[in-house]
Amino acid sequence: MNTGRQISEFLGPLSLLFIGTFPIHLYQGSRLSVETPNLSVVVLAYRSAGTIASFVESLISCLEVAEPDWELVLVGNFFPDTGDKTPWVVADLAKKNPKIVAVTEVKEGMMGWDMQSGLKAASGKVIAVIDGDGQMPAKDVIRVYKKLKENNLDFAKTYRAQRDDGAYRKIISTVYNALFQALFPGLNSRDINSKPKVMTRSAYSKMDLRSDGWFIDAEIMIQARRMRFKMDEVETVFHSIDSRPSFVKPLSILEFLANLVWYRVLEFLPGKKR
Ligand SMILES: Nc1nc2c(ncn2[C@@H]2O[C@H](COP(=O)(O)OP(=O)(O)OP(=O)(O)O)[C@@H](O)[C@H]2O)c(=O)[nH]1
Ligand SMILES: [Mg+2]
Repeated sequence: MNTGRQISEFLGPLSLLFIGTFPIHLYQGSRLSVETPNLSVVVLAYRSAGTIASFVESLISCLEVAEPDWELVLVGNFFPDTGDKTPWVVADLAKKNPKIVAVTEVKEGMMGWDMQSGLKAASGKVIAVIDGDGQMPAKDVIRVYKKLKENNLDFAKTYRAQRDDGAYRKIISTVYNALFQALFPGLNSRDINSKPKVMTRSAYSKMDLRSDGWFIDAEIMIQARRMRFKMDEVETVFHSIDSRPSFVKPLSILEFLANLVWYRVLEFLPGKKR
């Protein structure tokens, strides 16, 4: 339930027995408390060495006001030999703050794989996940968290009422969401891919996430729909990104469409559901 690091600190040399069960090397941080934090925030920090520290700072200022019992899980997974300094930057942030955990593993997948590795490392009663590239306001974590708590929800998220990342992305997103609604009707969600997404631990533990790539957001929503989670959304603004070119390539759209159809078929096959 808690991180491998905590287990190794607690058990000392005996922790060697657990190697293979818990990936101890993944977690760098010194969260010594054995108590479960109220809120874990998983921050996707892929290739964000130059910007992640300031994002973390603004996130912490919001958290300190609204939910001082927080934990941050910074996901700085990396591809070797790319010169990506993110793992060192997030490990350093974790070293300086006992409430921060760094996940710095060699990547075996893309965004979904990173998200899963962060969710597994989170120990909180409620778990939030947000992109760490600054396109989503850090304060949204608190707005969505409050919505979840006040309305006793299983799951809450934002929807992007305004997008500043260009007409092309806006059109793709509109078509994609319409298609999603047609294939998976009845879900109270306008914007499948928006984050932060916030869920109770009990909701998270009922999910079985497999997607390694962009489709993970849709996979979460498909499973939330299947399990009839009590959910709601709050509106937000999505900013453009200036520090790097977009990572999203035209091929990703085809991947999304193929996955949507495949997952629709899976919903009809008992026992084959993902
Ligand atoms: N592109 C990409 N993002 C990843 C990967 N692993 C984790 N991420 C995280 O996923 C989050 C969302 O990816 P983005 O590429 O920003 O997606 P987006 O905001 O929809 O699109 P762009 O900003 O246009 O690239 C980022 O904050 C990354 O930290 C990966 O392998 N590729
Ligand atoms: Mg982005």
